Amino acid sequence: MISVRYFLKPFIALVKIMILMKLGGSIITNKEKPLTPNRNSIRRIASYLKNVDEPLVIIHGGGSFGHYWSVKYDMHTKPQKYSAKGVAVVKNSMVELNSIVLESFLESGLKPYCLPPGDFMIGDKPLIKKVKEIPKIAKTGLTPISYGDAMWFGKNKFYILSGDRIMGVLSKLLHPRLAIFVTNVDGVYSDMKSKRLLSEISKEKPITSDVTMDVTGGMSRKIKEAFRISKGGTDVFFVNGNIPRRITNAINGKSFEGTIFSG
Ligand code: IP8
Repeated sequence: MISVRYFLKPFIALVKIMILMKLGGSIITNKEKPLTPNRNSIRRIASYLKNVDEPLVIIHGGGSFGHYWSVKYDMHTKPQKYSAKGVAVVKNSMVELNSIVLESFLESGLKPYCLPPGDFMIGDKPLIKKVKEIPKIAKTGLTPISYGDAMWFGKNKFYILSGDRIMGVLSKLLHPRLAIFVTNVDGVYSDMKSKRLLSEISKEKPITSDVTMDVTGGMSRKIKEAFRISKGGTDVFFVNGNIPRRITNAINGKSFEGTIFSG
């Protein structure tokens, strides 16, 4: 079936609204091996993103970098007094992963703009003025790239800000045309046993409770944010980054393979 997006395409190209995309840790790192980036996968995705003719903002996750150390130092999303060494090590590892992503994007012909989350967040709240600058930067042809990080909360507390949360925060303020979660699986499955892919989740086709119970902690957080974002009116796509063509197909309104949370 030809989607509404197909007919809107010329209009979308004219007004050039922004795309917000999360590159999950599962696709940019090898999660089985600590501190191992998946450079091939980052490069392949970047080479497809180079052809996207619309302002693009990227967030990336921690994978075998930030998550590896946050588990070792028992750090979570809850603001607490964590080990100072843990904060330092988690933060350094994310800077390292971010610089690998930036380098790969630059080598692929994109113009990445390093955007640590501390540039637009204070504690766990967004700095509205700074957030509103992000699409302006993206419209110049640069690609702002932010990431999940260990953050200062205040009162001697720190917390882990996930890339998924950043997707939610930025979507609420910027209303991107699309929010895309790129992972290493085809989308959201009905359950982990049958692995039946759910192609659409919406008010008319809500998710069953088994899904949120069956999926891993990581996926359930993404689903929670995806619901929030779609309730704000933005369509949310989950696509498999191992087949980067699916990302550009989603952007261009071509035949879509993955899961859509309709806004
Ligand atoms: O991979 C978490 O970001 P996520 C980053 O998006 C850290 O959950 C520091 C663990």
